[in-house]
Amino acid sequence: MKTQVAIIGAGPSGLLLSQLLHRRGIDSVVLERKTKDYVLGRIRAGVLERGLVALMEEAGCADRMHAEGHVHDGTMVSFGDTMFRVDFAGLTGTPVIVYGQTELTRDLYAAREKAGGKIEYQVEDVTIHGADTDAPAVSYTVDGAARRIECDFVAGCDGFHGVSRKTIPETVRREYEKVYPFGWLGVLSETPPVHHELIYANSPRGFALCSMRNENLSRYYIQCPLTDAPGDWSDDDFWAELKRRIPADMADKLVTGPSIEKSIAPLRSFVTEPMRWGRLFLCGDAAHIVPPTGAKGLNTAASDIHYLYNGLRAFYEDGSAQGIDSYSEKALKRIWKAERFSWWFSSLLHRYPEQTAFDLKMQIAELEFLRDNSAAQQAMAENYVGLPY
Ligand code: RFL
Ligand code: PHB
Repeated sequence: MKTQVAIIGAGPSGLLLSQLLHRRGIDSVVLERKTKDYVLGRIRAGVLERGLVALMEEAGCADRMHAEGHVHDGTMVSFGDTMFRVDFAGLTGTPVIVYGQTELTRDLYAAREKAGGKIEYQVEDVTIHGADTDAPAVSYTVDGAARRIECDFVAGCDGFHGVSRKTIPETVRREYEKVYPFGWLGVLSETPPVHHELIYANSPRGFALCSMRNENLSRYYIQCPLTDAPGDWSDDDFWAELKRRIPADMADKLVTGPSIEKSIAPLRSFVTEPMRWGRLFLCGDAAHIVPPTGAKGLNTAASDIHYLYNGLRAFYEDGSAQGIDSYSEKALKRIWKAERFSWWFSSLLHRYPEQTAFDLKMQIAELEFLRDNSAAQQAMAENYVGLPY
């Protein structure tokens, strides 16, 4: 088989790239290790920056997002029983949209299917060949049968555990990592959200987050030890712990119900450099991970796709290699800023096992500064709604 761009991974990065390229008449094939239902079963991000919203519009996939997504003009931050609001719209003129990654991915699948896009599911043994030559190829097996795609470029959109990053030789690749000493236990429940905006809570018992998908679907998280398993937490235990971590008036209002999904995610900051090796480009979680506190994972994946898509477009339409040549540098500049914000916001809101009394005082002083200082709120708001591409 022959294509222009071989895309590894049918998560949001791979699907968005494939759909954007298709709109410009650039052909791609997407290879996915799992089934479509499996990908859609993963409950992940919920908050979309303006840049991702614009890309979904350019991809022709924004109708349902605009109809069903919720525009949020601000967010709440609490510590103890103190709660304050950061007004994104007032401070930056920009809101965020709350629309689940599951729904966004579903919309991208629908668009690819309508356009007759090629997606191969349940592929195994994906191997990238000749990425440092002018004629790369990708080999794989499906149902035991060996296949090969000859292509101009390979986009590695295969997440943190994919093969693309590891294809870049260790002599070229440099990795930066911070692993946090806790995880997030997440619960999805068919209950009305406790508040119309998100609540990020720092409590003496640890972090909590009240988020949502729609009027009758709530997403809540609490910080938990990495040694916990979802089965260790009954629904009743979860709700009781969440109530202890949010302001009392919110706890009184919280509507509880059975969980329809419960999972634990570890927290990690990770960046690999460079994000390009020859004709292989890394995008999204394949190249970088942020702790979810700043809601930046899916959004940084989107900014990578923006740079790569425009680079490939300039290559095919204008014969210019400038965009693809500067891809890694441009993408990484923005990634490191999102890494900084996610690390800072995580540090502000979680309880760390090794935290001293002094560290705790610093956290509270910083929270009070954010509550009382408009310049601090401005910086937080600009980062949360998304720095420019
Ligand atoms: P994905 O979504 O991991 O997709 C990669 C795809 O590649 C496939 N794959 C392979 N296919 C073929 N061959 C191989 N060898 C393969 N290896 C892997 C996988 O099956 C998969 O389908 O990466 P992508 O597309 O880069 O998207 C990244 C986002 O999914 C991720 O950054 C976000 O979900 C992170 N995230 C959040 N991001 C936000 O912007 N806002 C949020 O509010 C937010 N909340 C979150 C989050 C992530 C979370 N978890 C569980 C990690 C909340 C949580 C709890
Ligand atoms: C979510 O709704 O899943 C969500 C929202 C904000 C975050 C992380 C996750 O910072």
